[in-house]
Amino acid sequence: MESRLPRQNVQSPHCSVEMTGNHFHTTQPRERRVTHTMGQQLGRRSWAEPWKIKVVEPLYRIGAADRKRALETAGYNTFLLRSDEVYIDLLTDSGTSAMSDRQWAGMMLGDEAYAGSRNFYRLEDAVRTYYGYPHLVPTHQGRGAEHLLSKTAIKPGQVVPGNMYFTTTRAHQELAGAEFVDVIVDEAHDPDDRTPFKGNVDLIKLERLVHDVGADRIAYLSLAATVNMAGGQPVSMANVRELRALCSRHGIRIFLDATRAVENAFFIQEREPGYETRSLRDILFEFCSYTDGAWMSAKKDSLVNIGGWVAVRDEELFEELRSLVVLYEGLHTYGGLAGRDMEAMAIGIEESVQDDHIRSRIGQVRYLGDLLSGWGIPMVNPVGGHAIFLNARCFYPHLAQDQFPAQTLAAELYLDSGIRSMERGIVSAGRDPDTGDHHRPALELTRLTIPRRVYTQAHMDVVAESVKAVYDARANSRGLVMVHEPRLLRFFQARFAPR
Ligand code: P61
Repeated sequence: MESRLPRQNVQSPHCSVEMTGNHFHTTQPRERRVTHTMGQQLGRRSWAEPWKIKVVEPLYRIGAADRKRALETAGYNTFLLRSDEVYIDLLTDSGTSAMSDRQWAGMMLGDEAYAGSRNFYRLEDAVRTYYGYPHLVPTHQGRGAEHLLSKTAIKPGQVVPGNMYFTTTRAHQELAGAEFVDVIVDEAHDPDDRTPFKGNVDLIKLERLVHDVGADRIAYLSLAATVNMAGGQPVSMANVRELRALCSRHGIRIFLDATRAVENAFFIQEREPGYETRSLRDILFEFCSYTDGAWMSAKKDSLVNIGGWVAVRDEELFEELRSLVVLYEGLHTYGGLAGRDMEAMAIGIEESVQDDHIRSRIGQVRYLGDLLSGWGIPMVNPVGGHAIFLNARCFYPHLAQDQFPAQTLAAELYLDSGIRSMERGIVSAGRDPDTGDHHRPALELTRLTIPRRVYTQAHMDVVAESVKAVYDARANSRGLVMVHEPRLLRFFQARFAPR
C-alpha cells in the first residue's frame, strides 16, 4: 500500500535516506521525525492486498467543462454516461473486478463444445464443493437465474417475503405474478443503527405473514446475504438457522440470493460468537446448508466479468429449471456462457473464499468508510461489504424525496471529480404496480461501489476528498426533476433536468 503521507523518512543508525519524488538524497543524521502509516492513523495495523498488479489500464481525467457537458447529455443519470467520460468508476462491483492470472490462464482452457463442455463440470464441482447444492444450471448472469427461478417456483397470486427488495429480483418475482413483502428487521431501514446483522429477517414479521396469507400462498422465502439495498448488511448464522426451523414447520422453501454470500460469511466470522476460528469456506457451506437452493450473480463474489447460476437440492425443480434454461439462456451445460467463462467462474469461486482475499476486499471498503466518517460524512453504518452508501437525505435536508436527493448527489460527485456512483433511493425503488405511486424507501442513498482488486488506496483517498468537497458545498444543490421515465427498472435509463 502506498502511503499518502507527503514525505517518508527511512532511518538507519548512520544516515537517513530521504525520499522526495523519485530521487534519493543521502543527508546527515538529524532529529528523528515520526511518521505514521494510514493504518496507524486510523488506529490499527496496516493491511495490504494479497496480490500484486501485473497489467494496468490507464485512467483519464476529464476537465470540468467536459464533465458538465457529459452529464447534461446523460440526462443527469450516471448509468447513461460513457465510461470514457468517467475517472474513477464506482457505479458497481458487478462484472468490474479484476481477474487473476489463474483465471486468465483458465480462459485458454475454454472447451467451447455446444454440449457437455468440460468447464461446465468443473463449475458444477466448484458449486457443489463451496455452496453445497447438488444440481446446477448456469445462466448468463444473476437476472437470468432470477428469471428461471421465479418462473418455476412462483404461481401467480402467491406472495414472496424477503429481506428487503432488490430491483431485478423483485421485478422478476412480480412478472411471475407474485407480490413481494419486505420482512427485514426494522433496523435495516435506519442508516444510523449499528446493529451487527442488519440484514436479518424479522421472524415475527414472517410468522405474522404466514398466519395472514397462509403458508400455501407463500412461494418461498427470498433471502439475500448480504443485503445490497440496505447497504451490504449481513445476515447472521443464527438467523438463517431459525428461519430454517420456522420455514420447515410451515413447509416453506428458502432460496438464497448468494451474490455476495462470501462477504456475508466474512461478517459472520468477524461478528458472530463461535465462528471466529472457522474458515470462510466452512461458514459459507454451513449457511447454504439451511437453504433449498440459490441464485447467483457470479459477477460479484466470484470475480468474473460475466456469469451466474441457479442451483437447487430438489430434483423435480431442477428438471423444470433445466427445461426452461434451454428456452431462455442456452443448453443446460452452458446457459448463455462460453466455456471459458465457466472456467474463470470456477477458479473465481475458489479464490473468492480465501480469507485473505475477503479481508482485504472489505478492508478497502472500510478504509474509505473510515476516512469519510472521520470527516463526519453521513452514511449507512456499520459499513457493509461492497460499498459505502452515502445518506443523501442528510446531505440535502432541504430537498424533498421527489426532488431526488440521491440522484442529485451522484450528479454532484461526477461534476466535482468525474467519479461515478449510483442512486439507490426513490428512483431505484420504482413504482407500486397496483397503485402506480412511487415506492418511497426510508433509505435515500448514493452508492460508492468498490470493484474487487481494481483500485488502490490512493484512489480511495481521491474519492474521499471529492465526497468531502461535495458535502461542504451541499447547501447549493437544488435537486432534479425526472423528464423521462421508462416503464421497467426506470433508474437505468431515466433522464433528469436541474430544478
Ligand atoms: C449491482 F443498479 N447487482 O449491485 P446481475 N442480486 C443482487 C445483485 O446485487 C444483483 C443481482 C441479483 C448489481 C448490478 C445491477 O438495480 C440494478 O448479474 C443482490 O446483475 O443480473 C446485481 O445480477 C442481479 C445494478 C443490477 C443495478 C440491478 O450493481
